[in-house]
Amino acid sequence: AELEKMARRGALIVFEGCDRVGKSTQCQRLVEALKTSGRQAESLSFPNRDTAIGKLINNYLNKKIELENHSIHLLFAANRWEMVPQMEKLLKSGTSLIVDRYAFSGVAYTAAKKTAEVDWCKWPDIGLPTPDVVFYLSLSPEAAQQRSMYGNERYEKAEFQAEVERQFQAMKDESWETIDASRSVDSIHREVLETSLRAIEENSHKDILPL
Ligand code: T5A
Ligand code: NA
Repeated sequence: AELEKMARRGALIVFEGCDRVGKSTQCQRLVEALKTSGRQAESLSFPNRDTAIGKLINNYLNKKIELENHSIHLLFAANRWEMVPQMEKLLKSGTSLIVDRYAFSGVAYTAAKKTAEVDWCKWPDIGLPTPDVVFYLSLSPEAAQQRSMYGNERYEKAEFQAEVERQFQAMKDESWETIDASRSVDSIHREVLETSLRAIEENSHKDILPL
């Protein structure tokens, strides 16, 4: 029984959705709740703007630099790959990872630009650890815009967000949990916590498969 306990891995839990739908808010609430309940949990967000690649991405998002569409796509993917060793180490040690955006954002935002095929967009992320759960926070671009004004970052325009939403819808499968993100923070959190606890339990003895 002791050995079995040691072999338990953490769950990889991902939040996806368009800008301003409440992903960061829910990630934070979930990590806090898991820690309070005595479970090991860490949060991670993509892009990770702290690395050398992340700084380039940050400058691109803030429109300080221009990058060709395929080129920035590969940098977003590289920014995920550079975190994989640390992610695997944490998961294997039994820590669940709560991830704010992942490969699906990478695909949806680039595909929405219409300069690269969806299959091409998916390719650079093939082999990343597959999430145990993907929470897709769904909210109309109009409602998202009303929450707090979009800032000046690239992509923060209702029309582009609507296309990103279409790309996410085309990609999602039965493994995704679609969440009506127009509800209160607390109500969403309760649903997310329940599903996450189940995922942590159900996946703790399974292998982590590659995307
Ligand atoms: N991107 C990202 C790519 O193009 N390719 C990639 O591979 C990746 C990973 C930055 C951009 O990069 C693009 C996508 C993005 O355009 P980011 O750093 O995740 O990505 O963006 P942020 O600006 O940090 O986050 P978002 O704009 O996506 O917002 P969130 O995290 O969805 O929303 P959150 O939690 O910050 O909430 C927004 C506001 O709403 C309120 C909050 O208090 C806040 O004011 N709120 C609610 N209000 C009412 N009801 C609720 N249920 C609420 N939940 C939150
Ligand atoms: Na965010």
